[in-house]
Amino acid sequence: MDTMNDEFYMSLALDMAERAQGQTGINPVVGCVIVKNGAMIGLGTHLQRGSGHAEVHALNMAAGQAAGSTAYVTLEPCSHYGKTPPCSERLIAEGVIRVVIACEDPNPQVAGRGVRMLRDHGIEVEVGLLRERALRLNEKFIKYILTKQPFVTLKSASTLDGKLATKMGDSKWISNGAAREIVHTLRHRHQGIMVGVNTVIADNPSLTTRMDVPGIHPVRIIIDSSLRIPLDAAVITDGLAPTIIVTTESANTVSKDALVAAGVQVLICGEGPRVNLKEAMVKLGELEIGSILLEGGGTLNGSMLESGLVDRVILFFAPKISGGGAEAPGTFIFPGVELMKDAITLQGVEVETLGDNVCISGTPVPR
Ligand code: AOF
Ligand code: ZN
Repeated sequence: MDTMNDEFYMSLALDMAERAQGQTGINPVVGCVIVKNGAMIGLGTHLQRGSGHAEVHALNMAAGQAAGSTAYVTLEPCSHYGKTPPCSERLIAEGVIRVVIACEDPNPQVAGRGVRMLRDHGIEVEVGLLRERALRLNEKFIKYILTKQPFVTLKSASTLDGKLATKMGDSKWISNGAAREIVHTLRHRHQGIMVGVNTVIADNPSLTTRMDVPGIHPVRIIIDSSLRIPLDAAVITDGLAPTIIVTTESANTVSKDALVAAGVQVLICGEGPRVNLKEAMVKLGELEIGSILLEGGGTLNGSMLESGLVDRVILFFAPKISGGGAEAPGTFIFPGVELMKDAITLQGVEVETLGDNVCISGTPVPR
């Protein structure tokens, strides 16, 4: 038995899964290590939705030598026929005698059935090694598979006084290079990126992923209640990634037709005058967008947060104070609470310093 090294192998499996973040769509990231007689004989990572699961890649590498081995898997092996056959069946067929699992698969089609199937075949199964890390790694998958709605990460880069720009609208640059680099990794790791139309009108951003190594561009989602987006906006003309405009029934149908003709998908969410953001999340989930990076202005950030639609907040602060009162756009604009005890609070707060910038992140406590 290889019990002494359990944590070593599971953390390797988690490391592999971590590196695949952003490329599995609505699927989880999963890593698997097969160990026999003190040696690794198979490594596998789930790389893309529709392609092989981690266990299958690892067992293929083991090339028929897995009888009597231990498998370390970061997620409960599946028990269902999805786009691929069940991994539990394959582990059984290969003669694996022990399976160590970091966390259960919340997918209602699996949810404990994988573990049961393995145990029913006399395999020793242990669940929970490095569970917290595994759950965190798949927080987007877990939210989507349980609710069919996207996991939303709100990201902002502001001055210490919470400003996204000066009173003149100047914002280049607030945060330092290290913080801006992380933002592009975040874009790679989300299927969608969401902003309000005012951001498009003010900055004409491309909202693509730009990193030292090539990354995946998220689908661009623009919240635009009355279809004010200019037809020559980069997100409409550059063809670098699909664009979805979310609007209302009361929006001008001529503009809608022009947008559709320009190759953009238009989603109607609510009667107006404002987009029904809850409905938008349901419809975007139906389009299999399982995660969204919200890079909104203050109004969209405030509405999303107030509606309880934000799952993680990541705030970068630069050591600058630019003032400007109400004329300078702030990170969160919403009516606000009367008493501090009613403020939106973050839990699981983490603080990271990036040179002279600070990143504060956490999960809003549901209200
Ligand atoms: C595993 N190992 O590597 C992954 C699992 O559509 P499919 O066939 O790819 O199935 C997707 C579901 O399978 C997904 O929702 C999750 O429950 C599980 N993913 N399971 O044993 C893996 N990626
Ligand atoms: Zn599987």
